[in-house]
Amino acid sequence: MYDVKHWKHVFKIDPNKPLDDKDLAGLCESGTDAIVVGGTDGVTLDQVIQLLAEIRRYSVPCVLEISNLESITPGFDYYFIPMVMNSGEKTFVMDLHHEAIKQNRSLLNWDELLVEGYCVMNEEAKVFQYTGCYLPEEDDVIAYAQLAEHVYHLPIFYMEYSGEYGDPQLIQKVKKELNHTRLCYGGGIKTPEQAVEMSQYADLIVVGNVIYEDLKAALETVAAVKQKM
Ligand code: 1GP
Repeated sequence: MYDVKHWKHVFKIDPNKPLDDKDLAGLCESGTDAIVVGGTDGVTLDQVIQLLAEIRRYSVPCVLEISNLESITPGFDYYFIPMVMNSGEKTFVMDLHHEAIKQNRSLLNWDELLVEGYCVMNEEAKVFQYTGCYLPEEDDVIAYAQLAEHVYHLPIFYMEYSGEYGDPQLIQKVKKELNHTRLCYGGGIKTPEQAVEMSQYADLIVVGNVIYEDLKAALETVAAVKQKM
């Protein structure tokens, strides 16, 4: 098994967005710690299986971040399970997970599952709207981080700004609250400088959209984060 605790940088690929073979090869061979497959809407089992088969041509670890019950499939190294802490709907905090266990019990390897306590910070993000989030104040965010670490003992607390670059000062404050739970940051990273800035505080950064807008810039974030180490 891979040592997820030491991962610093991952690319998140949306199965519902086209990506040509050459670009996928570049991502897989970039030196990133893992490729995460996940998206908010329209993700199908066929798309996930196809992407898994393509990524498996490379040695990079491969993670499925569960988008919906229909697209769960065996074959990934790890499964990241989003628990949307600032959702107003219990479905996204517990019920989907409960149903997923019932449907996939025979396939489950508990050691491959990592629950991510999501705190969604961008009101414009699809995930914010889809999961019925409210926008937390700073004090709320800190309390979610404490809940993630001290009450739920989650492996990951995920500050999710998807599509928008977040507030590095808030990320720094959140990091100060976490000793065991790893802090993950994702959202709007488009340059190596931004990748370095956020990885000063976050244990793990996620680079998503820029893959589809400027692959070269996306690839440069890997070296920026790794050289900083
Ligand atoms: C999305 O946090 C990731 O879930 C990455 O965000 O797509 O804005 O890079 P971006």
